[in-house]
Amino acid sequence: FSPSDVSVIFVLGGPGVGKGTQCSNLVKDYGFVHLSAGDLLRQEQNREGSEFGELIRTYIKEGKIVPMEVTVALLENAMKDAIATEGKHKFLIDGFPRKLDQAHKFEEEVCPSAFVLFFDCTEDVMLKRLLKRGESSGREDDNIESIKKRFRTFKETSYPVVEYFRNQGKVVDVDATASVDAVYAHVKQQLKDRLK
Ligand code: UP5
Ligand code: MG
Repeated sequence: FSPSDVSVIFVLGGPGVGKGTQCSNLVKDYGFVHLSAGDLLRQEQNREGSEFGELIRTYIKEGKIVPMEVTVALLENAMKDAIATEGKHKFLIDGFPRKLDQAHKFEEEVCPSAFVLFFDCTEDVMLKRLLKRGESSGREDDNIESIKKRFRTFKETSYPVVEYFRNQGKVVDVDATASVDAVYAHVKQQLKDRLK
């Protein structure tokens, strides 16, 4: 596909901040295709015959960033798929890019982003959300050891991506501390002019 035929919004924020939850809301109201990089990696991990299964499992459990070739290929394929099967062209890319080199590669080789939706709240709040979800999620990284590692990777490696986009004037900020509905109301307000 040609970059001029699609629009991409990156949805970024720390582990458990509520990226997936708010993307689901946006899908309902605005018909985006929601692509969570983490979900795509977990699917690939469980796909029979995948050569990357073990690698992905280890990286996710350690809160480390999977080599970008794997993630970018999964995202690009999912985008092609959505265009071919659903004729959709508007994408929310959730949890990616998490490292500067991924941002560069994706924007140069796949498609530049329109803007970045950035969710923020304290680690305490994220920790509570993740531990609660961990009671039933079955996610191998929803335990205190993995969560601490995910927080560290976010601060050291992923947050600089947000700063990079902020310097380009592309970041739309949303405080994610309040209830799901209150946060979503804020999202809609912040995106009012951008989603026409
Ligand atoms: N919840 C949500 N909003 C709430 C609110 N306002 N009030 C109260 N509760 C709220 O939400 C988390 C939990 O909180 C849920 O139970 C929800 O109901 C509740 P969710 O919407 O799932 O948050 P989200 O930000 O999506 O959290 P997630 O855990 O998915 O974020 P991560 O960024 O940690 O996980 P992701 O799946 O993106 O990545 C996992 C791993 O994959 C990474 O650590 C990394 O190892 C790997 N990865 C890569 O290597 N490369 C990539 O490009 C992407 C991922
Ligand atoms: Mg998520």
